[in-house]
Amino acid sequence: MNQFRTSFPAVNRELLNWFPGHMGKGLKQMQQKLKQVDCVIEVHDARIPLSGRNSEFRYTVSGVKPHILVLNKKDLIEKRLQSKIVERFQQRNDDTKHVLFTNCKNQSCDGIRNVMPLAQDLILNTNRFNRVDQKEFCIMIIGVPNVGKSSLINVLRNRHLSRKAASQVGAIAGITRSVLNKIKICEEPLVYLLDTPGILKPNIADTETGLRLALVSCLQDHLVGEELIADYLLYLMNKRENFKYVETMGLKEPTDSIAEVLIAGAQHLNRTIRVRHYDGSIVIRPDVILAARHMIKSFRTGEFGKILIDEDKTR
Ligand SMILES: Nc1nc2c(ncn2[C@@H]2O[C@H](COP(=O)(O)OP(=O)(O)O)[C@@H](O)[C@H]2O)c(=O)[nH]1
Ligand SMILES: [Mg+2]
Repeated sequence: MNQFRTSFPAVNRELLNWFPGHMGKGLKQMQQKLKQVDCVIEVHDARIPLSGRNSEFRYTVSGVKPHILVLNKKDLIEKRLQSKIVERFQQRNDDTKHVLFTNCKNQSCDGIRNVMPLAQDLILNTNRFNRVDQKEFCIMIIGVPNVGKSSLINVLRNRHLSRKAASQVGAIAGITRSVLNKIKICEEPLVYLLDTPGILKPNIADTETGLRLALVSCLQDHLVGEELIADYLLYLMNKRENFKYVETMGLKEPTDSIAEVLIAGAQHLNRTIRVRHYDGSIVIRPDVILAARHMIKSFRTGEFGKILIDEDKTR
């Protein structure tokens, strides 16, 4: 039997810290809007419920407002694990008290159906301070990039108002950059949602947090490096004895060597690149980046199964 790594080596923080100018600016704009906000819905990826949430939100935006944590993309984890995750939050006894699981690709998802009633309930049961006389509700949607903030707004909007999608959805992290969009999602009662740009912590806590964020595409693949992300995925899968990558990457048996996986994968996909040597001659090499992308994509589309990346943290 193969010997697999029991820990993943630390990588250079520069690869994992991603806090471009628009994130700092976005955070400022969010703080300026806070006076008009009655409730904050924080969206996060259900595959990493305990990793990578931006803890600074608590101090800067969500602190005194009613707060709901929406764990989106629940279609990518097993349903039976949802209760374990909720239990974990209860044990931690932090300020995450209201947790909902959603799938924005499914209009009739029960989690989606519960978002607005829960938000209204929380708002009506809290002191609205300066907003007591306001008839309308304003809910700010926050979170790290690419967790489905805009998708959530769109499904909520489609449930209540039937018009075309109002918030841009993108597969690449950092798509919603512009000023906070205020979107009407319901007439009776009048409810507005504020879409915001995804904002990460300026300093990612540790290597594994960064790589978990990268794996679910909250960071940009090319900035972290596709080979590194694929290596972390390999490490995780081996550790959990999930060897579905063996067939996808054209291997004969499991291995802990990412080089072996990617070379086999490139050959399996029949993809090579031509590289020019210093002496001018051309050599043909396996396209390992393409193989890494293929492996990462297979994980993200669920081909390797429903993987709760934070499973180790829910135990
Ligand atoms: N599988 C799955 N994908 C989703 C879900 N919600 C959003 N996505 C995808 O996640 C990506 C990011 O969505 P987006 O709404 O732009 O995220 P934002 O950056 O947080 O606003 C898009 O490719 C969406 O199609 C979900 O519930 N399940
Ligand atoms: Mg968005």
